[in-house]
Amino acid sequence: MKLFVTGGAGFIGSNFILYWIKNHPEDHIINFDKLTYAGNLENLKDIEDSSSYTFIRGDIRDPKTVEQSLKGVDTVVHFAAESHVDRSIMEPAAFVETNVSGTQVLLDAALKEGVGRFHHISTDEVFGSLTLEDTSKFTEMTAYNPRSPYAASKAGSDHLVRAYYTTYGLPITITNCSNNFGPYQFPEKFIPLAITNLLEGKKVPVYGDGLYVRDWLYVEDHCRAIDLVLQKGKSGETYCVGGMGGDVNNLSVVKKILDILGEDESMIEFVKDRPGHDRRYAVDWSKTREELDWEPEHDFDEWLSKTVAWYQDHKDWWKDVKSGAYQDYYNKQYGNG
Ligand code: NAD
Ligand code: TDX
Repeated sequence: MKLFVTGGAGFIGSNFILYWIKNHPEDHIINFDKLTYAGNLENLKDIEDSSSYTFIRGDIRDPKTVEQSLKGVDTVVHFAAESHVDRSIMEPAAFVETNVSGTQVLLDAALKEGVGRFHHISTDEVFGSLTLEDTSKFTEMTAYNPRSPYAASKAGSDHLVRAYYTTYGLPITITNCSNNFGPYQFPEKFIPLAITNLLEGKKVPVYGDGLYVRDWLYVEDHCRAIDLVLQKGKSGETYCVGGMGGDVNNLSVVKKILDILGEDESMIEFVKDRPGHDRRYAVDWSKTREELDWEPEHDFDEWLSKTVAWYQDHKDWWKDVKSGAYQDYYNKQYGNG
């Protein structure tokens, strides 16, 4: 099988490519990535010379390059996106251009080239926010209620993907997944930001009261869910993917990281809240378990410790990433402190 992976130099995309080459060595992967600030080919250096792998630097908004690159492809796995909520609040235009227009360009090309499956990677953020008191969870039937420019642009892309299925018969599947963590995650996201700040002797900025809840999932569990959707998922269907449950708020996550690193709570700094900050996410993934026999296998505490160890062992990777343009973003978001 020939897979066309967009955004394969990013966090989840690169973990997915490494996972796929290990588990499906007979397949060929094309990694199509623009290499924005979030894309890093270092993530893939172990497989860059593999005969199962080709890299194309390209922009999903560019119809000509996308069409040429899609020739002979069986399956598209579409990760490429602007993915950081805080950046979407600062500069929403890029989110609409990449996440909405870019997805539409890809869909057109996939239709024209007759690909067998277009799998779209989406997020639980399209469903909006739950309250702390509420015990309900998001399901595939939950109405869309995106609240940040990022979530709205992902919701737009999900709608387009479904519209291409209904209108043109393009074979599609979608996964709506909760917050991932693990190796190669860009340190603008909460867990790697907390770990790398502490490793640099800096405090961890916690938004608002810190009681916001995310449904954490180790990235390899997400990759395995996508694998099962490609193998057994029904065209036209959406599958929710989430963690082992048990609400963990941001403050608890930081305290766990402080414990692992032997630091104390003086390293927490409460900062101004994110505008429109979603209070709680929780995903009901029972459809995915029942239809695809998937469930998360990586315990949060154990794999958080392993993730901390990964960042301790890969200082060169994140020090490179944290220098340059990232510093400008960090100062704009958190001040110069
Ligand atoms: P990321 O920001 O780490 O990586 C995004 C990748 O897309 C980068 O390699 C970047 O260079 C590439 N890209 C961006 N714009 C492009 C363009 N115009 N053309 C080609 N490539 C482009 O993101 P991530 O955290 O790995 O997320 C991947 C996907 O998973 C996204 O679609 C995101 O919405 C979704 N998702 C992420 C999470 C999470 O917790 N990180 C959870 C659920 C869903
Ligand atoms: O400095 C911070 N301080 C803080 O308290 C940052 C960066 C975040 N936070 C909070 C905000 C959230 O409640 O931590 C939580 C997690 O924040 P992010 O890592 O920015 O993730 P989130 O906003 O939940 O979105 C993520 O999960 C869903 C990804 O970035 C999306 O791409 C994915 O779709």
